[in-house]
Amino acid sequence: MSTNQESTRLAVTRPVSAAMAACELTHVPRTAIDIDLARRQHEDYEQALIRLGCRIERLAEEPALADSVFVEDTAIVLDELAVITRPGAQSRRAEITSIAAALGKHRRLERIQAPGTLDGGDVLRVGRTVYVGLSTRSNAAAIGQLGALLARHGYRVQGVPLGGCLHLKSAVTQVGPQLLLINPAYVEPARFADMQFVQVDPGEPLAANALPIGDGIIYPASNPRTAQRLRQRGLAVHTVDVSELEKAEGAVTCCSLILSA
Ligand code: CIR
Repeated sequence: MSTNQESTRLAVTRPVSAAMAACELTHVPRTAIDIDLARRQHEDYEQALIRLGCRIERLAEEPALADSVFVEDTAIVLDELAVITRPGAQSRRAEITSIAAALGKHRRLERIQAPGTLDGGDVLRVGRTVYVGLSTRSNAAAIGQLGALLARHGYRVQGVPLGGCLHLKSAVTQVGPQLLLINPAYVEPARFADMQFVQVDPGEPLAANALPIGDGIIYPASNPRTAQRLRQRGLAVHTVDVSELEKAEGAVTCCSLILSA
């Protein structure tokens, strides 16, 4: 039962940019994005966050920054500090200015420095282990920097080879205390010690991106067969239609930064 003494769960979000049609794309073919629908879907996503107990801190739109709705990539937020990333795509570097201003109110800030590049979508924390995907966006220099920054706080940072998808969290996310949702075609399950797995349905390769919040899991409606697998494990799946965000190679973890405040 929640009480007023418990910490609040805060979700930092940012609306869909008017420029989203010019988003970065790596593994997804470019198709027309309905910006108005994308905005409505993003609002529904925020409502799902609210229903699961989050307070929303909605930043101002960045009309010139095409991918700026995907705030996850700009920072790693832990209880002890926040690390502002240096996104792998040059077009996304300007997104960090407003994120640093917002997170600086809640956490001490550190930063990834050149030549390091890191997207938050490549970072999966499981307990005190922080896995980082070696993707086209995140490099070994950033992993080294993150390792040094987080070792002081008792975290172990571990690079994970990845192939066929954009980010580590396109391939694997946590859906329970010892349970990962994974697509083994993109990342080897053996990289994650002492964990159990739910595999995505083979017909839904992009289904591994789930966002657990409190007792529920926010999950894309586009993956009904994998959703059923999660429900069969007793998980409370809350589906959201994010079709337009998926056309920009995003899903559900990427549209918020979750922190206890
Ligand atoms: C990009 O390529 O950077 C964006 N179009 C999509 C980023 C999605 N981010 C995420 O899943 N963490």
